[in-house]
Amino acid sequence: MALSQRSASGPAPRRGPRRLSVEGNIAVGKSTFVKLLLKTFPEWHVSAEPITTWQNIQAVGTPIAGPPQSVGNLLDMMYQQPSRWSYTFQTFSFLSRLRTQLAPYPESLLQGQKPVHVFERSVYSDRYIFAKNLFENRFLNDVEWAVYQNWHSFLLQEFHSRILLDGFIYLQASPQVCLKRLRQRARAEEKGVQLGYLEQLHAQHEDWFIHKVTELHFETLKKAPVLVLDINEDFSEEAARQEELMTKVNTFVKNL
Ligand code: UDP
Ligand code: D5M
Ligand code: MG
Repeated sequence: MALSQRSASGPAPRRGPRRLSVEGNIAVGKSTFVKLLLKTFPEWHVSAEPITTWQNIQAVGTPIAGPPQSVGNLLDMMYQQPSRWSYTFQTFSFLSRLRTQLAPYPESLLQGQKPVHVFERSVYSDRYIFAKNLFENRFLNDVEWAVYQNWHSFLLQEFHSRILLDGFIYLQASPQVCLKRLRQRARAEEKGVQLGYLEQLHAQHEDWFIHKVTELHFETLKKAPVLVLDINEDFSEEAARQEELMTKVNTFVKNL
């Protein structure tokens, strides 16, 4: 189902669900936040980041019945040898996010009064946060970056109306807070992640969503509304804080 674009005279009549992406640094609290969204708005649909797909690359021809046959953990490979595996990782993270963004809406979502579909990150953060940062650190070389941008732009133009997002929720916290949460979560592949990497990713998010200096190549992306939520303070156990955050989200979504 194609989502209509806004005209200069104001929002056009809308048919599909509002589509939002929750963005933010590693371990800032995105998964925790989208779970809270689902608890608060059970009629919404949430697509979590396909991280287990990256951790277990399936051999082609894996039988549908029987145990899945993993040929490798691409997330781990990228962290172990970024120069060798960053480009491969970008091809696969993009593919899995594109699949998620293109997936047909579930029937239950379309029956709601005002359907909302929330994604944990997007094909846009792949490029304007991670791939850009890997290039700036020379883990993607000039040729890889040029090739990546070429197919990324082409595919996004081709799929334009089917992958449009209506807005972003940027979960903001200091790199120090993210590091603390990352260590607490203790995902094996991220053992070697240091504060410096989180500082770089923080700067990429701030450049895009706050300072608005990141060069974006898609007009609709430049115009997409952004809700910034400061989540330095722990929200995972605080009912009042959760309510405050959910009220802000509700107001934001109503105005999309
Ligand atoms: N977390 C926390 N307080 C918060 C939000 C998250 O302690 O307010 C913890 C959460 O329980 C997890 C870690 O921080 O152990 C990372 O959170 P999550 O996986 O949600 O982060 P993501 O990587 O998805 O942004
Ligand atoms: O992020 C999931 C993990 O995956 C975290 O280690 C960052 C990494 N990630 C996600 N997308 C990318 C891209 N496009 N390139 C490189 N690394 C990536 P979390 O924040 O825990 O949800
Ligand atoms: Mg997550």
